[in-house]
Amino acid sequence: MSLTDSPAKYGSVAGSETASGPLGRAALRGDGSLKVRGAATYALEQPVEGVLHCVLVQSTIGAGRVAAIDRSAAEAAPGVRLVLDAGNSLTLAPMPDFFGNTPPGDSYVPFAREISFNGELIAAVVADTLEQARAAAALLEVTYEEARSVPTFSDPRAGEGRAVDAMTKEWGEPDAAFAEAPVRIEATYETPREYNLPIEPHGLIVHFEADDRLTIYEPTQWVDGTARNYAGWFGLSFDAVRIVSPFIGGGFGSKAQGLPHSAAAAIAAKMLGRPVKLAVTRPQTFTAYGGRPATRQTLRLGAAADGRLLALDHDAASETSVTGTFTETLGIVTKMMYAVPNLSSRQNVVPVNTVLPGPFRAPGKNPSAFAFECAVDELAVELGMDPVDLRRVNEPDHDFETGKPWSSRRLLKCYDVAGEAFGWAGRNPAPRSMREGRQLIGWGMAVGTHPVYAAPGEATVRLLANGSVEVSSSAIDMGTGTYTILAQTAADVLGVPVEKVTVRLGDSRLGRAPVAGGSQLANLMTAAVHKTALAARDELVTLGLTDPNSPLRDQANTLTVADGRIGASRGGAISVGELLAATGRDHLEVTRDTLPEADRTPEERQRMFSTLAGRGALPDLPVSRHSFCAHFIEVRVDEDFGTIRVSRVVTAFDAGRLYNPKLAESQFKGGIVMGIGMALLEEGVTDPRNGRILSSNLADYRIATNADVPEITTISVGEPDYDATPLGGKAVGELSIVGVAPAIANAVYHATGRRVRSLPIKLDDLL
Ligand code: MCN
Ligand code: MOS
Repeated sequence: MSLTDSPAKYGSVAGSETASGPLGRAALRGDGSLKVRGAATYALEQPVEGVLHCVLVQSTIGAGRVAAIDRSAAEAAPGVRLVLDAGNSLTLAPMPDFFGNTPPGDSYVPFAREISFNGELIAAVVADTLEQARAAAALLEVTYEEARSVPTFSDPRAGEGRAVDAMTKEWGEPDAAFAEAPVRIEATYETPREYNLPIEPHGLIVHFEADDRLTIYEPTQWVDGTARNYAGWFGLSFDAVRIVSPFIGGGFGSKAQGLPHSAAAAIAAKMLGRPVKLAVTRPQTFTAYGGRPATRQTLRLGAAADGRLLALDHDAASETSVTGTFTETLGIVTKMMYAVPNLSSRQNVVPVNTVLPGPFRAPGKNPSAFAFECAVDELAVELGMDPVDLRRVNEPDHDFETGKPWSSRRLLKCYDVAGEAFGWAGRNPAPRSMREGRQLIGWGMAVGTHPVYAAPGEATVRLLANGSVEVSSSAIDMGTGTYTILAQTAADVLGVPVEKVTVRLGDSRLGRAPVAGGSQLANLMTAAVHKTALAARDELVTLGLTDPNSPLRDQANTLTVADGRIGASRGGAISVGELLAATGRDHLEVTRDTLPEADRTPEERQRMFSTLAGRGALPDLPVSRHSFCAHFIEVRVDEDFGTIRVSRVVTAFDAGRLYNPKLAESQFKGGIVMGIGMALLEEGVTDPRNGRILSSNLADYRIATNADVPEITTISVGEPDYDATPLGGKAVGELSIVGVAPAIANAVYHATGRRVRSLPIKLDDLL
């Protein structure tokens, strides 16, 4: 199938074959040299004159209320401009987050009186210098009426929680099928709280230039969605708010929404009429944003003697806060991964005294795959079958959850290629059977997957007289490579070298873009730029053929555009600049979006980009779209000390067409490194007495470092999938973390004979 087939399906993306142009090449990151040279300006480095500094004050109890805050000493401290708490704060209009949760009540104040978790924002101090603000914040005298908190869902008082209706799914006759299945397993798996921890913590500089014009420098994965938050809070129009976010030091899901500290800084800026800067400290990031909630999943699998799955029962629970609902969608992988004729899946959320959890790399899919892919390994042991063979037997010819055919699913190919590269055939299946000296060697494998999401995007393309091209959009690049792949896309369509294309991103004044979340942005924005660049090329050709002053006027209808020149295919080409000059222009500019053509008001169109409603704006496709990968991992466990080292990783990926294989490989490797951390290191630890987060720094909350990471081999088996997306790519960013932790847990079982079902796997689990 060629790209020309796609417009009908998407209603919006014009097609042409892009063949062997710049898109798809392993180009270097366009922004790389700026970052290496320190020339990329991050939000808090923006040179804003006259900034005041804001410091946050947080609750030190896990539940109860603030009885009083004595502000007198803080207010009298040197340099202090404002002490803010629930008593004197401006009130804002409540805004729903992008999942639709709206804070209770008809007004919103980011400072709490009723305390729902330890570390909740209760006050802020603004002073001339950061040191003054910090010193004054320490002078606030807070009196509490403390209540007993329920810090985690392991606390017996947390109870069962409430069912999430959307997570209940059943087909076939799971109970009967399980009862009759000749081979059965049942096991419970747990994952702890996990935190996003981008290297650049949250923070912002915010300035009301007039009462009704607001500028914010803040790292965000979603310029449009975050601008909507500020506009809503302050009752401003969307256009009155400008967010500038050209560089982002990582987000991993944590930077996609307006958070209470952002509201606090903006209130201070409004009340003082001065720019305010707020840098969330590393410990504060653990409560400024929730991260992944703790999860618990019980799986029952029933299979025939030949390994065919007959029944699956999935009972899940995840934590949420007492004030809002975030659902870590735990059944998401379970329902679509294999051919399961009888299934029952359900999930509760359990409110506890925590900050509201939120998206964290591969939300839902990641813990879902941990439980399921471990359970499948346990079933393989029970059946005496090779775990790859068991998966092959259960490879589904369509998506059992939706009933739709796959747009593409090259998972069998992943098994072949990665298994071969890893040497899986040489595995002795018996636990503790492979060793080197004191080291027990374990080989484990597991599968990962990620859906392909869709939303509209908008881009602007400018052709300049000097033959260069400018591409712009409010999409963002948090280290993923958006700048680079959009330059490649425009270069591809317009026949210019990538170096001639400049890309501007991360400014809410530019074309609308959806959230860089759900690993969707690359596919959506390459499609938007592709469509826009084609339109720009068409306009150029029309100009050449029809403008009275065009030297190319009245040519046969065969003008081509390549290498910055336009002309008839047989000679006679002139430069784009010459054509623009002859026709009295210094540039040609085109803006297009990928919303289906429909009557929508500007406000409705805006909503499609700044809320998740945009996902509903595109037609439902008749295919099920997912990326896949298969991880093969070797661990070495010291027999005496129980220390676990990951010594080899080979992963094959089916993520469709890769727009830039070098950057995709970085994404794949980054996810695998995070998966190693998830399996062996990462654990948010709370004080059971009061919910205080004890691991709120990078020493106690351990993430994988170079010493933990072995040689990683990544192999792409993807082929362009034009049924999945207009340019044939599938999801990349979050794919590779999914399945790493179960592959490691399965390898640890193979090495030691010990089945550890709770992450992270620690050496004490093995002694
Ligand atoms: N890519 C490609 N071919 C494709 C798809 C993607 O070459 N078919 C490459 C491109 O370089 C693209 C990158 O992979 O820029 C990621 O593309 P995509 O999968 O569309 O993901 P997004 O652009 O939507 O980025 C968000 C995604 C998410 S949701 C999280 S969480 C995450 C991730 O990206 N956070 C990251 N990767 C991250 N990488 C860095 N460095 N920092 C983060 O915070
Ligand atoms: Mo990614 S957690 O979907 O931003």
